[in-house]
Amino acid sequence: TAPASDQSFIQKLKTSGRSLVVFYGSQTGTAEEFAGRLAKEGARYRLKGMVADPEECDMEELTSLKDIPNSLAVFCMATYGEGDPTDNAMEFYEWLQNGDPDLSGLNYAVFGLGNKTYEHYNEVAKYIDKRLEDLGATRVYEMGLGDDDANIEDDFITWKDQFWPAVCEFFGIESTGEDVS
Ligand code: FMN
Repeated sequence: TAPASDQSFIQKLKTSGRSLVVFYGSQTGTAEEFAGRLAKEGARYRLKGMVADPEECDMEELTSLKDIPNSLAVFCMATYGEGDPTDNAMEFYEWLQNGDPDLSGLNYAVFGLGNKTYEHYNEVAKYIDKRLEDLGATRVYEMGLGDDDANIEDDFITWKDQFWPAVCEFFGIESTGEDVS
């Protein structure tokens, strides 16, 4: 269970008029940086976003994200070791593995960070993408996989350039056409 000091991310979203939350599983900062960029870019599509560390959140609240209109949870998750999550994502990962929450109505997308030279390539992202669907959540766009052995920045940009139009179509948002990059 989450410490009492933990903030409710649902409450944070509601009070700040946001509908996009981007979680990250990160050890050396890359996934956290990508998450920050996605959260910021949401504003272009009238999806105000925030970044969240799963370790500091009560992730059971994912069951009620659907109460916020046009809400979307994105997961930028790195894989380590034997296909293990990062320290900050461990508790969330175990909750997904051991629990059986009803995640129907939850809209989500996953971007994985990994390295093809490892045997368990992007295993955490692959697991989360599949597990969320099995728990009833709705995949808004196909999972993207970043390979740190090649150019993970390119992989991320290629993915998000297709992700945003898919999100707009899903929610019926007309892209503003503004280039805010
Ligand atoms: N990537 C994988 O796909 N599978 C692995 O098992 C894996 N193990 C890693 C172990 C170590 C010690 C390091 C340094 C990297 C490993 N990676 C693995 C690659 C990282 O997931 C990748 O570099 C990622 O971009 C790191 O993200 P972060 O900066 O947010 O922590």
